[in-house]
Amino acid sequence: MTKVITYGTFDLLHHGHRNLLKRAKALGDYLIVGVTSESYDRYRGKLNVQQSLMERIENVRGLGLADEIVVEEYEGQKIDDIVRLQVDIFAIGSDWTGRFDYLKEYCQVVYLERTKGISSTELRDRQHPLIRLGVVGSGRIANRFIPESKFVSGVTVEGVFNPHEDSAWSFAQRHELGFWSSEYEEFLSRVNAVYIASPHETHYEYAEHALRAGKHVLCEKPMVFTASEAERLFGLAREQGVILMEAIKTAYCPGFQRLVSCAKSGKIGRIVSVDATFTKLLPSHARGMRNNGAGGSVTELASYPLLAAFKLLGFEYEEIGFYSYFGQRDGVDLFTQIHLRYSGAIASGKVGLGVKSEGSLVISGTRGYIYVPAPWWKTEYFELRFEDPNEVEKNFYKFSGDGLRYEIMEFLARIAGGRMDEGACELSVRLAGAIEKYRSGGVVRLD
Ligand code: C2G
Repeated sequence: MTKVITYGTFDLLHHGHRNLLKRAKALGDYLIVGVTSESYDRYRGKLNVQQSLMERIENVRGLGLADEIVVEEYEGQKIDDIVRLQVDIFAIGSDWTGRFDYLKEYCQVVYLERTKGISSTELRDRQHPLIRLGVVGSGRIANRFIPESKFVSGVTVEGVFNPHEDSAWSFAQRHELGFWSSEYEEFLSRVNAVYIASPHETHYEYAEHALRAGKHVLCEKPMVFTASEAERLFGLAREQGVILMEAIKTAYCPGFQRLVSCAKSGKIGRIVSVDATFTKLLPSHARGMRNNGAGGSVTELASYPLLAAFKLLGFEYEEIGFYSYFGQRDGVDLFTQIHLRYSGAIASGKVGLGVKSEGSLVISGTRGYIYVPAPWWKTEYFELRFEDPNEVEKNFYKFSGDGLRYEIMEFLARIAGGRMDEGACELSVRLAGAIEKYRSGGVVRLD
């Protein structure tokens, strides 16, 4: 009996997939189809898959061509499957020609002609019209956003807005954008979604204006400085039937999501303490170091440790407090310790722009703890540690590029689904509420 194996995502199953499977089956007597898991697709940078693993498996099964279906979960699994299942032929579409020659050591490798004129990407784009996005602001994070957006299909960055025309112009040249503008109204009329990456204190006004114009908004963190402003913006987005999302990249990165599920699974027992630190030394002339009402380590960085605390311990804390080191009388806070007291648990966050510390995250539980080394906000790795050092569990994840692609992907998925994630909205309101507490004088000065 000749055994054939082939692999694919098989998202929105189409006749190109069917042709491929039919010809693969004809190469032998028994066809095994490997369907990629969600995490493996994310790992290999395929971020736009629409159907769940179960739906995709059911569709492949429905064709009646596969004698066996396996789930492909990791890099290198093809070799393991071929050996374990005693496969004779590995078949794959011609778009992969040459890429799987390394399997020739284990079995015959056949590249089958790809069916022209059809692809999952094309079907996805047909289902959901392309999002034409404009960037508000042209600073550091906006510069990182553009290359990241290219990893996500379904979106194109069309233009940039900056009230200073020269800055808008040079940003547009650098990134080869179609247009630039210093007139917000005109800018909005040319796009159907915006990414707001302007100075923090301008977010509210730009977001409100864009929502009123019926545009979807992805807004850098901190989105706003008060809970009521956040609520107003979400209310407006609902009224207008558009999506508003805060760009908290860590919340959407696969490693962090796995970390949260793992911590909450009970593996380390009951979570009693969360300690997260994020510091980034900035030069004194940097915007974040200026006391224009919006600088300082809390406004710049507190979203990260607060995200960890809120995801792991919830929103219902009983007390929040801040200790800040300012360095000089009129300066911004250079370092702040945030502490949250919950019933039966405590969280502590340290953020600094003028003080450096170890950027790790530790989640302590009644059975063990989770250690995430710096930079934990780009979670690639974490360890579960217990009293017995032999019990350590190491977990690796891929964090691709700058990680902004994950939040962009989520934003597009929300637009396609036509609904905001209520949990994410509440998170943004609570983050704004915590920053509001700080800014309204809830701080103990250390100098
Ligand atoms: N295919 C095809 N014709 C098309 C589209 C796809 O022949 N018009 C083939 C692909 O070449 C592949 C299979 O259908 O052999 C599945 O395609 P995808 O779902 O796009 O999966 P892919 O990313 O190619 O999976 O481990 C995963 C595999 O390495 C590749």
